[in-house]
Amino acid sequence: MRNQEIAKILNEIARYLEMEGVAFKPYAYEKAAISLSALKEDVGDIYIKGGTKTLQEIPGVGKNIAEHIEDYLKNGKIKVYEQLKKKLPMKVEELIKVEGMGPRKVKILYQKLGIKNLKDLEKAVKAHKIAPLFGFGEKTERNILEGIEFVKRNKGRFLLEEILPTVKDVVAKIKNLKEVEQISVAGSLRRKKETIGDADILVVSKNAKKVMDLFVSLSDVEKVWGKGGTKASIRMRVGFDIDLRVVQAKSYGAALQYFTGSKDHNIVTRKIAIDRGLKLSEYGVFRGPKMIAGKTEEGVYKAIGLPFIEPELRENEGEVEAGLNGKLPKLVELKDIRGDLHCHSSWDGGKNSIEEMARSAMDLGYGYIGISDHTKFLRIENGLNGKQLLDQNVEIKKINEKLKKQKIEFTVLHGCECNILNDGTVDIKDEVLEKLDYVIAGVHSTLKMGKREMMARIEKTMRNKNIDILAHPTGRIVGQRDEYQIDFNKILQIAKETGTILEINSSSRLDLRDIYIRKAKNEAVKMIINTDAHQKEQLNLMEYGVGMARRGWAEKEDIINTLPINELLKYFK
Ligand code: DGT
Ligand code: CA
Ligand code: CA
Repeated sequence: MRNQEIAKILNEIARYLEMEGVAFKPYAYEKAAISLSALKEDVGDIYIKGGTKTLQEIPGVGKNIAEHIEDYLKNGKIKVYEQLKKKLPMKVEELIKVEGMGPRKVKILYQKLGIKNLKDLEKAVKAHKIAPLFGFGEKTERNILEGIEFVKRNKGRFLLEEILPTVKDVVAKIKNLKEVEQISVAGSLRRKKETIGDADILVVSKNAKKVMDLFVSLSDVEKVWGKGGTKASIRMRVGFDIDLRVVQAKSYGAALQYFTGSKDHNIVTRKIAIDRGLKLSEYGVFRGPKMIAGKTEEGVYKAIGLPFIEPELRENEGEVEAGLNGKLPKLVELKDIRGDLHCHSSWDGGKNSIEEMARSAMDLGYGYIGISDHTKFLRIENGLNGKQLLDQNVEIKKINEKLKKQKIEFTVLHGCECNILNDGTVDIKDEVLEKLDYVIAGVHSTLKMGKREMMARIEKTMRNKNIDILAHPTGRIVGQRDEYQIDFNKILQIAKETGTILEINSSSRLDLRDIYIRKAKNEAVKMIINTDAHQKEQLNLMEYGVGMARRGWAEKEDIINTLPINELLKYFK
């Protein structure tokens, strides 16, 4: 499937256009990229059906972008992109990953200092060549250095969200072979880690050669690192690697257990086997020469005296002890989710109308959706003011009446995502907030405050009787930005006192992260898993938030949007 490759290029074009100072257009490219990544069908197949005309039926794809896609499908290249690359030959994606480095800065640094990549940037920062430039200064230079160090720590790893769709597609294609008896992803991908080094796929088949041949000849393979009888390794064109192994049916469970990892979890399980006079390997569980388990993962765990341990828990963070003591959690599942309360509509520049968002939520089987557009302080996001929020409230009431008339059991809730200002007040008046079903508040500015000041700021907001949910509570963005200076234990304590719900944001923030989710659960602080969707396709990001929640040992009762609406509403102040 070429969707991801094309999405990646469209995103890069957007960055280049931003550098060129083109207004609006970059946004269009970004939106098309989001649509493409969320698409279940291969763009190639869509194109075959009716050329650029059918491509234009993809949300966010206009004539122009449809032609670029056609260009790629026909020639493996997008001409505009090649031209832009020639004109500005730097690694834009790499450079803008550095916090504080927007496309405009990238361009200036290229023009003034010839900086083309991360290495050049680091050299220039260390030689203090950046601070003297107009519009930069000492502080920016220091921030850039911090940003570089953060990016370097994540180098060579991919966001789960970036690669999962491609891997799912590869799995689907291999599964089509009639020779394939079983197939599963393994490794960090199966454990839903936020970043992935490489993807691992495990297959049971009596005809390994056939599987290998198909695997290395998939259309989106860039390079084959190696191909043996039962193991092959490839580089996908989007940039990440996949390892595939073919195993025998009798060892499938043991191999799955081994290749799911984590390494640390495996070390402990192997030791437990040894303590019981057994040997656990990727081939099975053995007592002396006799194989006593291996076909299924459950069987493998059972043979060494453990219940099945969910992949997301396998990090050697106490899951084995919990298993031995019968204390494993019953993890929340995607199907438990009944609604999404952090969603943006066209009112704040999102891609879809309130009704379109609601329809998509219905298609997901939800009972409710909450519209929470940005508020006025965020001017770049077309934040709404009090008056607009009240107008929106009227519209949402109308939509609900319409649904009622149509006898559809679905509710649109009205919220907003207001901004926590530096002094801890928010940018919308209480009289307006009181009219909404619920209120989300988040920090979107002055992220680099000292800890004491930042905590006072957040505490004041959490104590505001109109604020129900703290959005992306720590401010981190995976692979891009660390959390702000906070004292998470204190946040938990205040949440407990005030009943403030902490968000698990499913976008690339993945915030709260697993360790904090687990802490919140232990303190009985309630959480909500939201997508922060700015267009309807992004409602599907829920899967990633749920993955993070599961890694944090969260159960259904820890997450309030697993509740039917009447019970959910009780949690709002
Ligand atoms: P990644 O790819 O860095 O995101 O993380 P993983 O966990 O997918 O690691 P990977 O791909 O190197 O290996 C997949 C699994 O195979 C890993 O989770 C556990 C198992 N494994 C690999 N190497 C070793 C090893 O040296 N010892 C043990 N016990 N297990 C290993
Ligand atoms: Ca891996
Ligand atoms: Ca691997």
